[in-house]
Amino acid sequence: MFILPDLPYPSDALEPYIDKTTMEIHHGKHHAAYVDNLNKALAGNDKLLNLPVEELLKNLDQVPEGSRQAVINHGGGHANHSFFWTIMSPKSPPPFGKLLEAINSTFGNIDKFKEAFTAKAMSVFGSGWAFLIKKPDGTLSLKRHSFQNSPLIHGNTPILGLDVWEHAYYLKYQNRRAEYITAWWNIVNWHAVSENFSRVQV
Ligand code: MN3
Repeated sequence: MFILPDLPYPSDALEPYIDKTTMEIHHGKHHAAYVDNLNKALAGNDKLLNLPVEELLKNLDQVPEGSRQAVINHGGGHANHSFFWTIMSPKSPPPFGKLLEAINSTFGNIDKFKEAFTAKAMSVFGSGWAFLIKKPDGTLSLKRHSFQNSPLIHGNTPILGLDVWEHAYYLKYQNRRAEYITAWWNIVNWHAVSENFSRVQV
């Protein structure tokens, strides 16, 4: 069975950038629903229910065709949100080390990277995500994904990601997605993002 992970910090820890109520509903209701629906979609299939969700998404060909779209939606939702909580933190150093070198060589400098990522997140039409991904060849790239489609489905590794579904920001920012994104840069956990970048791919 898949289980809703605890938030790695109290639900008010990301205030004032992301408010407590949004975090409680986002984690306790939205993320929880993805987990429940993923378990329902795979009910009776113990082999798949025991895989880490990342492995499940990387191996969709093992999922019966009738459940595959549900796994893409709810498994993607579970993986994306589990990832999202970890790449935020109330306290974090600025970008550093090998990740910073890769960002500089790919995007020019950190400000240009933030501009490009923000533009990508602003360009998501409707519900979806913006991701910084590492491709199998090790290079960095920006990607936009609709709904809960995970980069893992395409063989890419998410390094940084931003949820731009309205449920992620509407209570505090209403329709002002740009303000939410500007605020969000203050709580990016560059420590975790660096670890995601450095992790050896298997
Ligand atoms: Mn969400």
